[in-house]
Amino acid sequence: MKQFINVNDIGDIRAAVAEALEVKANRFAYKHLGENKTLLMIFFNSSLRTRLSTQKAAMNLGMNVIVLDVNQGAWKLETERGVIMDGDKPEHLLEAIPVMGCYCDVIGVRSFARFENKADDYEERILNQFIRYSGRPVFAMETATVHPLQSFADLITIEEHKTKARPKVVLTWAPHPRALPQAVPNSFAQWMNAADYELVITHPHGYELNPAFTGNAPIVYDQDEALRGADFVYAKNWSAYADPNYGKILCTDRSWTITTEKMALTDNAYFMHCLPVRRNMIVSDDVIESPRSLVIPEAANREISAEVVIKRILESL
Ligand code: AN0
Ligand code: CP
Repeated sequence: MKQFINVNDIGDIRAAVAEALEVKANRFAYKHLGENKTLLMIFFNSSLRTRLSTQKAAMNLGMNVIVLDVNQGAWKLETERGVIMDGDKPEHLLEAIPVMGCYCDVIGVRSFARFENKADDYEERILNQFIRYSGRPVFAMETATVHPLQSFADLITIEEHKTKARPKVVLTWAPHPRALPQAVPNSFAQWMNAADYELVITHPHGYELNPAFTGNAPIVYDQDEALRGADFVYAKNWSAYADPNYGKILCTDRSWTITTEKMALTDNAYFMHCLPVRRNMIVSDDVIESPRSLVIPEAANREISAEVVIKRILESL
């Protein structure tokens, strides 16, 4: 595997889950693979889980790991070509990327949507420059439009907990005080469709996601109706995708918060969220603390999804 951005990069999804469960049962079995190989993790944005789980996964594989927080200690980076660099940014991404490539064998990149220009975000301008100019395999640690390590971990978690061959999985929007990217719901929808689960999406009007990710999944604007019969409830906030409101908050209605009453509409569903989560905005204390909450197992499976991805990249070097 030479890159990991979209679900198709992982190939057969059942085989990927089987490999994940095998790695989970013996996570040090491939310790020789990463010997004398270096992973460079580049963060343009904050992280707790991605940073720790990906580093742990690389260490399980015997790799050396370098983490660079671009906003802490590195030179401020210009990202536009053609700019006269007389401002506050002393270095250009076009030099920084090949330089970074000199010091590693594999690169992970976290670079969120900037919400300045929808086309720039959805064309993955930053990620694609890493792919083009680093000379190294690149994997996404949440880009402008996708978060595949999260979705792969979510898929593993559902496979471990499902009791039906084709569970009903409800992706629900929930309120949040800041404008958040669409990367997590985009990827989640893409991966759930690839897994051929019954995916239902619910959100207020105006929050329609890019159909390239959601495919044929029905949108049900009444959250209560969507939740009926659900086996898994995946809550997430995102900002509007559709023009002219791209990146904007259109709704703050707290009746969309996932509460015990909302969960009572489901078929004793599990609750899921990628974290970090704002309690009593996205989900009530009771639901996130309940035995049906999978937020910690999801986070634990981030180590496993990252290990499968890095293992496959190492095998292709
Ligand atoms: C980010 C997001 O919504 O994309 C990261 C989630 C993994 N969340 C926040 O910025 C709070
Ligand atoms: N779920 C997730 O990616 O968390 P972090 O933003 O903390 O890495």
